[in-house]
Amino acid sequence: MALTKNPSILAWLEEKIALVQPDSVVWIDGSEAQLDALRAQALASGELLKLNDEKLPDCYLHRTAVNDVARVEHRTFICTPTEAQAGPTNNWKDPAEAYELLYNIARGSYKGRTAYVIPYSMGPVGSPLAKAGIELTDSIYVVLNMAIMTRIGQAVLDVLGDSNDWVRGLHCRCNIDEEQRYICQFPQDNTIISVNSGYGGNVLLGKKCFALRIASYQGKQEGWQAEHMLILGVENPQGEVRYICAAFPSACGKTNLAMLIPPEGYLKAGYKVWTVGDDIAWIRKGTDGRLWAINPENGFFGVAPGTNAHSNYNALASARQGTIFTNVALNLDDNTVWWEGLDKNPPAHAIDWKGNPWDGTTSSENGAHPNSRFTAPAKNCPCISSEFEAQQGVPISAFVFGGRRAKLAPLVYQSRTWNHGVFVGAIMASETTAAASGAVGVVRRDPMAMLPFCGYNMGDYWQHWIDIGASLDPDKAPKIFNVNWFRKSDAGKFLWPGFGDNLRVLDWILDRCAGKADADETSIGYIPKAADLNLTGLEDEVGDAQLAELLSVDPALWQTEVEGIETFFGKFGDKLPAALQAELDTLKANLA
Ligand code: OXD
Ligand code: MN
Repeated sequence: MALTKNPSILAWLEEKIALVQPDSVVWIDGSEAQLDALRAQALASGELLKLNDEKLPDCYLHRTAVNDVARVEHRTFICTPTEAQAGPTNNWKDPAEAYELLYNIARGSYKGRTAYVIPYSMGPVGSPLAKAGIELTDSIYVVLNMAIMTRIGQAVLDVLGDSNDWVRGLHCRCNIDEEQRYICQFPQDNTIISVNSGYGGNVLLGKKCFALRIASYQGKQEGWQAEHMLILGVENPQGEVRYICAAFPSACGKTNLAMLIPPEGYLKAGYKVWTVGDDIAWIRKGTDGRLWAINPENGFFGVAPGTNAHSNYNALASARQGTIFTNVALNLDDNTVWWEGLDKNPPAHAIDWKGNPWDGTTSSENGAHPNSRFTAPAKNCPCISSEFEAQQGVPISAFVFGGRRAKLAPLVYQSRTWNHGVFVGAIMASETTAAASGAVGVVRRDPMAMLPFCGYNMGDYWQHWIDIGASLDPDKAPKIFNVNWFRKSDAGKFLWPGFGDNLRVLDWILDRCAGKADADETSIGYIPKAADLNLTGLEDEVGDAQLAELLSVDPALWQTEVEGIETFFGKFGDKLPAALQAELDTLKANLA
């Protein structure tokens, strides 16, 4: 029975059900009893495996098809009326052609299956910053993951009432055919259609598809921002908590930074770090004139490999209960999970992510897929913020951008102005690592870490950032910074220890926001005076010469960088905001 009388939902569902032709339709009400029954069904069919209930209570393992293990950017499309609206960084399809193509694939694809109707909220139910969606799916895995990653069920429909402001999401597993896989966003129609995949980022439609691609466009229309940013709070010994939003390209440690454990000296002094979000921030001006942010998600869809007690104790703790693991190795000795980088004891009797017998002590193959994941409830996180459910979100003091640059960017620098800060975000880039296929050290431009996630022309998106800044009182606007945890010496050694020690840099950033720290002006922006970075306890690891190297700016490298920026900006033609061209001209003049 339908859980709502909302006419726009009922009409959309009637049409889509007639298209996909399921044997039956089940509305997800959000009750534990219903989710339990679905878990039992998934266990019976083999879609899920139950893990050791003492060591990992209520945890499950799922393996995707081997050809379906990651987001597929080359098959992701922004379907806007004109190609220019999608812009030069997105793949584009004409909406009418895309609908026809997708409907032909979806037609009849639920035959013999059940359709699940998931009402969900991105953001705390009822928050003025939250928005609702309906995902229609034929996958129990999707239902159970959405139940962790979002707020689901009847309460969402009750708050939505008869409103038409909800995002339509159709997911069809079909045959997991790579050649017919499409992840399509229709920003003008509030619609997402995803076919032929069963992997997280492609099918948990609330996440990248809605909360970034569709929401970035909604934000442009409605005067707010959807950003690929973590949100964390730093509490000082006086008990004051100040919040930072930070954007890094995928695989630069966002989840680790969001959950960092302060270094010993900071812990002793009484500093604490609180996690509000690890991936996405929705940001809006509050009645006090400041920018406020919520995390629209309700869980963490984190990369498992490399997660361990040192790199991210809190993520590991979050994934000990009520968690779904995807494509990790199964330890047959105790029915638990393992992945590369968890510890130095790979299991000898295991099943790898492909479902084959695997001996981790002798095999040269990976046990877990490099993009294997845990889907863990945010409430499990030992450092979850007390403001996680706050309807108005948290006030933001600083925006931080960053990437992986071996030589170019200093450990940290601050923009001179808001528009300069937008420029710093727009020129974000990261060097590829050996973990990804292709050449190592190649610069990939990834403005604001939004390259694969911006639902409209990136030039218009930059202008939106500039307009937001212009609407803020400069005293209340967050300050904008860039960090680089990945600077290397000539010998190829990392110069900065990273992880918990990154708090030392956040500390300087927050001091700058409070007007408490000095800085040196360089051609690219303000960098810290060495004495203002608290390196107590780190003296043996980072000496004076090393710190000087970390903070140094090499004009010759920046000259080369300017050429790369010009080529990239050139793609946007007259969509490049004049303010960003002016910032580029200033940088060139400063370097000359
Ligand atoms: C993610 C990503 O999965 O950015 O969060 O790729
Ligand atoms: Mn992400």
